[in-house]
Amino acid sequence: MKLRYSPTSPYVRKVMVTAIETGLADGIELIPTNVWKEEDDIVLLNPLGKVPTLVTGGGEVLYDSPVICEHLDTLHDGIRLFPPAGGARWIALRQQALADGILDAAVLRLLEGRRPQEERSAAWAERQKSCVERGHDALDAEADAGLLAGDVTIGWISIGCALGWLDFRFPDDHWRAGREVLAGWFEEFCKRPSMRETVPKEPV
Ligand SMILES: N[C@@H](CCC(=O)N[C@@H](CS)C(=O)NCC(=O)O)C(=O)O
Repeated sequence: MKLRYSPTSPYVRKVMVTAIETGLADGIELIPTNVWKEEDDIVLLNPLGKVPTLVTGGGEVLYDSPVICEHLDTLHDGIRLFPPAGGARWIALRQQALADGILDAAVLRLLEGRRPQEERSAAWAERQKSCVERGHDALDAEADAGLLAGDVTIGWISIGCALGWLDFRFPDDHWRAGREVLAGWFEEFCKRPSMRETVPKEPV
């Protein structure tokens, strides 16, 4: 398998954490890709021009981290990260959607801040920030309701990668304040080898 990746993408991190949790990481060749550089040609594989993009062992191209992660989850014999059916599956998928949605808003906020000053919209950035804050409250409610206990799922992996990226890109947001249960869960989750091996850092 070949993974088009960037070392700072939280969606790529989801795939890498999933690969490590499922014991598949050694079978994945990492191909660094800068989605903003035309010569990196990501659009030849993925019309959306995004990472992560996976070329499977059979030559199939898969994109969008939920799809890639679910594919990896079919390739191992351990406990499924995507619960097969019933309430547990919907909770895991909801948590993944919530965490990915938080990331989508936070990425938009980051990119807005990188536009030339005269093109920036403070109202747009504020809208994305509010979305992230409501998302944090919803994640805290998941933790409070005991829905971050038991066996690791794709929901937890997504939440861990989202919170990790917010710490990386918006360290002054202080999302932990008033959300002690979520903060405690994240601290524990970050001790997993899969999280420790994939901490985001700027390329040198
Ligand atoms: N929904 C996608 C989001 C992927 C995504 O937005 N990746 C970013 C990097 S963090 C990207 O490639 N952006 C390039 C672009 O938007 O043109 C997923 O879960 O994989």
